[in-house]
Amino acid sequence: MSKGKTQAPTVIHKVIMVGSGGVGKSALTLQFMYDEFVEDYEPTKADSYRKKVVLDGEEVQIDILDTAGQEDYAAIRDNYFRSGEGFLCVFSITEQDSFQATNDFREQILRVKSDENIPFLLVGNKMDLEEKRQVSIEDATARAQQWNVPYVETSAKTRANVDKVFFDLMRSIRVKKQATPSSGGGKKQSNTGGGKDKRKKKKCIIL
Ligand SMILES: Nc1nc2c(ncn2[C@@H]2O[C@H](COP(=O)(O)OP(=O)(O)O)[C@@H](O)[C@H]2O)c(=O)[nH]1
Ligand SMILES: [Mg+2]
Repeated sequence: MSKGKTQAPTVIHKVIMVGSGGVGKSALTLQFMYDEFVEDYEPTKADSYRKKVVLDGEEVQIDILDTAGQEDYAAIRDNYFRSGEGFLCVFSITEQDSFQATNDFREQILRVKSDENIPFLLVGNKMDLEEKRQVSIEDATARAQQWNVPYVETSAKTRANVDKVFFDLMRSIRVKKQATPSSGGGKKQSNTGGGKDKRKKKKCIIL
């Protein structure tokens, strides 16, 4: 009946995995993508993934960028971060240092995105290793509250809360895009008194 009707393009939500090496960024990504726990994913390999999912009744595409240390080069890292619409900031509950490192990732992301309300979840992974816990739920929750973001514990091994973190983040990206009237979403900065926004307000029109 409605043959020939052009379909609206699929909405794409761009997610970036950040966190120290070894916390389970790749394991979480691969568990979400393929329902498998991959124990020996190449630690230095960054890769991107895409998948169509149904988010609250709407078919959308999720693009996931799984970073892997190249972020040490500031220029590469900033490019990655700039392209992201939402961030899963992962640490391992078994490694205090990885929890401390989340401060640096948060700072780097805010510097690039200039937006305190960027969709962002603090993720405490490896919750199946409770006996090796070094980061208390209280400490993690306190940091998340300070940042005004959710804190969720996951296990890439048992799949606990894996879908939840990706879907919750997509919901928060969707809300953000609805609040920002620019069709591209993501590109506009909400001007919350940063003062830097006067630079480079050029528009690029493709003819
Ligand atoms: N027990 C357990 N091990 C995990 C979990 N997530 C990742 N790992 C292990 O931790 C190591 C590092 O994981 P990986 O995904 O490569 O970390 P990445 O460097 O952050 O990408 C691997 O040996 C994984 O098998 C988890 O939720 N539970
Ligand atoms: Mg990895």
